Amino acid sequence: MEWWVSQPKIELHAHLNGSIRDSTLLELARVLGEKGVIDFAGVEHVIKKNGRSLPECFKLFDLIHVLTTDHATVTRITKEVVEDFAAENVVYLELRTTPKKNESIGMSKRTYMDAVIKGLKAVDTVDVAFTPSQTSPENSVTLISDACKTTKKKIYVRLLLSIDRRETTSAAMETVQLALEMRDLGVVGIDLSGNPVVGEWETYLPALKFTKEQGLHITLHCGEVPNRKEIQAMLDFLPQRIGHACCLEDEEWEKLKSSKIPVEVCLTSNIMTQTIASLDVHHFVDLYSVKHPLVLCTDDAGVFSTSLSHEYSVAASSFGLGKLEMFQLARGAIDFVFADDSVKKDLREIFDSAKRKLG
Ligand code: 6MZ
Repeated sequence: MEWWVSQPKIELHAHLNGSIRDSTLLELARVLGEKGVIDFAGVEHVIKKNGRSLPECFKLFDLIHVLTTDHATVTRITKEVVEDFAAENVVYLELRTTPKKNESIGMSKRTYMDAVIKGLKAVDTVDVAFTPSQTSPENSVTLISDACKTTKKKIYVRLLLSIDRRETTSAAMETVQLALEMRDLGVVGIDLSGNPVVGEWETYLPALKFTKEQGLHITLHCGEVPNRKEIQAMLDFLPQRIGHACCLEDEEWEKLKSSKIPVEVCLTSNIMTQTIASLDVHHFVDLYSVKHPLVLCTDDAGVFSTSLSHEYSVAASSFGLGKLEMFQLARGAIDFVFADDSVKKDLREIFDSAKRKLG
């Protein structure tokens, strides 16, 4: 594991509320338990449980959202999640989250996202670069004092706003409008996620078309469950990336391969949720062998008790790949990041310098 931790990596599919430390969730649950809002004993074993089916995951997300309702907690979890990825040498993180509204506590989608940004600014273990590089240096946020600049590591963070499949067309549109408003704050695109058995593609389509017209990037959770009509419509839509791609049939595989849409592969998530029976039949093998663009990701590092280093280690041992092949796989993800070319150039330098050390 140490070697995988030491190598630079790129994370492109991580849900904020799925990436929370268990210790933080338990602490938050205990506090709400003491206040009588939840039954702590009932919730504790749900948080500690290892291995969850897909429907169980979505029940857990509903619980997590109860624990992380307020602005201060959103700020805290954002800070911790970024620190955790940086600690394992993730050099570029695209963090996705669903902007939430909660009138009873004065939360709008915008104030939720402001709390996320506050979390990025609060990180102090690492230098976080999250504003687009085209903004002038004085506008970009330097989060550490000049004195210790040279001694701290740096992580690039970009944000994707998720549309939850439970949302209406107008709620989805509101999220896209917010993403456009927050472009200067590091928002680079839109994700469509949520329980895959809920909702209809047509509901989100107007907002996704608008996203495309406005030049924001799009990634879609595609084929987490069998749904041929939707999978075909998603592939025809030509998003910049898709996540999962577990339940495609021959015709869709052909479509995917000829489209060259990069796939965010989440091995542990797919196995734990039983969307893929076992690693030896995982589509990674086929996609990797035909050199289809793909990137290893965690999905929900907290919920699935994983890390990006662990995903690399699992892929290497399960698919018999060597360190150099894995390094190249990690470096290849630079081409699929939604940040601009100057960030990509920096990332290439980071990887190339690590490669020289690799020998
Ligand atoms: C689909 C998922 C997901 O947005 O509240 N999410 N959607 N498939 C998955 N595979 C297991 N894992 C997470 O983070 C949690 C939300 O991300 C989506 C769900 O909508 C979940 O509620 P945020 O930060």
